[in-house]
Amino acid sequence: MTFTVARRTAVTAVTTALALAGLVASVAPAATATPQVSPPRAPAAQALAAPDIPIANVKAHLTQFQAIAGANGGNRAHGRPGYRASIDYVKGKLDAAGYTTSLQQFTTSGAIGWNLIAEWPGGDAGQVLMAGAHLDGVSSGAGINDNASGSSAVLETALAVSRAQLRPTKKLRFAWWGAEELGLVGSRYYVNNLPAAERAKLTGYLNFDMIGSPNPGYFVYDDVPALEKVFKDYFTGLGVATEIETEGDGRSDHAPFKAVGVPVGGLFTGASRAKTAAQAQKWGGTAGQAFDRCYHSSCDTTANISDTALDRNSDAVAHAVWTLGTAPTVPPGDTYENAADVAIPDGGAAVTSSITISGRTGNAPPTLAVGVDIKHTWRGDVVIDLVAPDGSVYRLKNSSANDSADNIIATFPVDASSEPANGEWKLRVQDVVAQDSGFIDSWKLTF
Ligand code: DTR
Ligand code: ZN
Ligand code: ZN
Ligand code: CA
Repeated sequence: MTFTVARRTAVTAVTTALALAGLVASVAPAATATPQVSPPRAPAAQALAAPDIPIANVKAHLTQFQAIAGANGGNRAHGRPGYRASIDYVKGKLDAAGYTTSLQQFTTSGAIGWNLIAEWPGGDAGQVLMAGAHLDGVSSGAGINDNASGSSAVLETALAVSRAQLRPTKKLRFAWWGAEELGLVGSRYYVNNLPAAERAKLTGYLNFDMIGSPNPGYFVYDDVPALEKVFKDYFTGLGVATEIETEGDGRSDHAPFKAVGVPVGGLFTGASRAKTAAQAQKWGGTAGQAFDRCYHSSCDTTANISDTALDRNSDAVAHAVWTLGTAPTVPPGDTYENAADVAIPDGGAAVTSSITISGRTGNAPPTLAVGVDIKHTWRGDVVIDLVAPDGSVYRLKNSSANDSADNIIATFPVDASSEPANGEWKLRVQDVVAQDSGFIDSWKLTF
């Protein structure tokens, strides 16, 4: 015996008696069905497809950054007026598009710097998708491939979100970092000042630093397979081969996020490393020459851009934001439990225990997990069914004469996708052979 009389509460006895009388449904709402996690959110049926990002718009931003550098001593470096002018340009576009923007100020190398953060209204504030790029350049030039390219692609993606009046499932947050060129200062400052509870809401950070290199490669960060896949799938659809980014892993603003456990991903078209013959074979361009011969130099101008690479990567940014930002976010794992004991009469009638689900949308999942905890001294006697709200029966376990082991503590996956989630679900248990018996200790449904 693995149970005692004391475990059989009065509630159990009443439930059992009613069950035997076929009246259990009338008291079902009294069952201790308890959602153990926050209630579900309304899902999107599936992720939405991103629009094409107009390359002309992205290039128009590059032209503006070039002009900003030209009007401010030739650069957009931290601590210089060209950086602040760059911030003002991006912020102005976002404010006009309906974003909630904020500047985060920090000081490094004796000068004030800023991160620009922009949030799109709507989406689940508890599940944040971030995309970002560093907005500063080195002091030797306008910093167009490094990194007006990433800054402009993220900006144009944010503006496309606004044009579409996108209703994402996740909260979309875009960031333009200061002082990356001084050692990831701005992004590190942001991460270090993000409370742990806020960090925990980040479902991903996507980084775009140098995505229009004039002799381009197509590199995808491989830090997190699920994020890597979103980008790789996009390039596969274009018929463009990709490689894993290896030119200095951790050399950009994703590193501080990765260091605290945020899933990171991103794109890169190469810096000072030379393109190999094999890479020139698959991507075109010039073997033996740097991906970006103007890296960190005065010739990093609007002439230092592959339009094809910038176009493909800008579309890939949007693809990732749409795919990840509009994916259904019904949290897997909402669990409802009934822990009231129900005696199973020996060689007797079936008994049931109910869980009433409310407040969900749509049908149950194709892998509804039915967790069963039945204490019994000869489990082969026991037949178990799941009964859906409309009465459909799913056999979980048959009797088997020779299975003399104790207890059934198991999780049975059920394809319940044809059943509306809401309503009264029942676990129906029958002991079909006299001698040993037991009781339902608890059971649960995980949606
Ligand atoms: N952090 C960049 C250049 C850079 C070098 N390796 C990588 C790898 C991935 C992204 C960027 C980079 C710069 O701003 O100079
Ligand atoms: Zn740089
Ligand atoms: Zn950079
Ligand atoms: Ca029995």
